[in-house]
Amino acid sequence: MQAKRMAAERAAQLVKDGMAVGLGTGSTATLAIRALADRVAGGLRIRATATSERSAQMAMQWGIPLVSLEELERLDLTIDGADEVDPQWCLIKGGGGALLREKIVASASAQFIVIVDASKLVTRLGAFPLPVEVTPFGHVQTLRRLGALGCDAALREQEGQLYRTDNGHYIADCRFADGIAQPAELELRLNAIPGVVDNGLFVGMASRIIVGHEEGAEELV
Ligand code: ABF
Repeated sequence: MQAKRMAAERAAQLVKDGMAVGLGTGSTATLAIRALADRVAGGLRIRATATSERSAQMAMQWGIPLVSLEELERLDLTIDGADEVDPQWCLIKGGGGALLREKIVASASAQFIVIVDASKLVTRLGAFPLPVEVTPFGHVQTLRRLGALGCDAALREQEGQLYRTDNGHYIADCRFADGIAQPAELELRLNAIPGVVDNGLFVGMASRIIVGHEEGAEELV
């Protein structure tokens, strides 16, 4: 967790007074929210919008002023985690079930800063099952179409129930046995399937990637 904390704190230092900030979801992003809250307590003035109800809850609890994304023309920067990062900076996100709002917020940001520990760096995406957000309506047919793309798709469960995202959708976790060689192409093919709302491939979106270690953090170049 120390490595995640180092990355989170380095990213939180990039936030400047007056910025509009996107708050990510997951354990690393939570550490960044905590670090930002400390800076707000010290006088930093920001407006923030969160990528999940749970991140919003924490931000409110810790005193970060929240606004809805719709009230903000543009975000100056968003800080968020990832499940995997490949050498082209393509990401798998969504392990935390927040991929839809994460992708919307990241795409509304001038800078999208990804914070990870070294365990997230991979040579090829896909060891982590790719989360795909799907509508409950027609999900059996949607799962069949996902399988036809060469993956084993299974609806995520939580406490014996089908997991629901903040947006009321299901998550299909898709295992590609040979990994994901062409993330850009796959992202488009997935989103062309009726019933797929979005997927956890973030291609060409990361502006900066900060990798935390026990003693500090470094930026990928
Ligand atoms: C979130 O951060 C999710 O998209 C991703 O699954 C998660 C990574 O989790 P953690 O930071 O807890 O390792 O943005």
